[in-house]
Amino acid sequence: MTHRLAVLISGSGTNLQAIMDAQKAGTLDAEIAVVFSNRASAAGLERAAQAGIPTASLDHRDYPDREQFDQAMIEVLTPYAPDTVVLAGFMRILSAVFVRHYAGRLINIHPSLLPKYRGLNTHARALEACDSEHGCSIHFVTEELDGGPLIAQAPIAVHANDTVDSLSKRVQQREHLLYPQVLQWRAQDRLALTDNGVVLDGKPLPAQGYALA
Ligand code: NHR
Ligand code: GAR
Repeated sequence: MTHRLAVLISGSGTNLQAIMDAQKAGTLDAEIAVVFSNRASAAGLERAAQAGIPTASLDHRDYPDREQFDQAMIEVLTPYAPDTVVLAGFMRILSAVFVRHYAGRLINIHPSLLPKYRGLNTHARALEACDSEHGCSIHFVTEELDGGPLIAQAPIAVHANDTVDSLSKRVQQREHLLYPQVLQWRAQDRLALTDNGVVLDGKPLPAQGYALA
């Protein structure tokens, strides 16, 4: 059966676009069952609608707390029966309610080489620290923010004249390669979170995950 994805976004959705493009190109054997946003105005919802993909949104500001918002999201997503829930620029911290419900099926892409720079403003922090290397990471989501087991990383070199804009552009180009690849592993049933950590093709991955060349 075709692997079903629910993609959660908050903004422009360029990672969503890369996932849609890979599916169309035949390099990602998955169905995007639904695209969900906590912002009804997210440009990514329009990209999905254009492609005929079901969309849904709930405004987190309409809920008294994170738990009730998360429970409402679960209720919206459940009919779409996702095999993998994909955070692609989703900007709301998820409570235990959501993380436990989708344990082992919930994946995030984060714009830093974790464990460096969990949280927000990662590009500015890498520049501030004069790092020579930066990049993105994909990890299974746990209750620990940006602290879940790593699946893959794509490093890039930081240039002397880089700005937040130039750096984030190059990181995003790598994100757009890495995310469809990792999702194809999920679609092919090759990637799982086990008691022995992250396993690809039956073998445990190193702590930093797979490194994109
Ligand atoms: N939830 C859990 N439990 N664990 C993770 O690893 C998560 C998560 C939810 C989102 C994405 C993450 C990122 O890749 C992510 C990972 C939002 C914030 C944040 O501070 C931090 C990290 C990430 C996403 N959000 C603010 C909040 O109060 C709102 C910020 C805003 O709206 O701009 O939720 O970086
Ligand atoms: C991506 O760079 C992603 O790594 C980052 O937001 C961008 C979303 O872009 N994620 C976070 O910062 C999560 N807190 P997109 O909407 O164009 O895919």
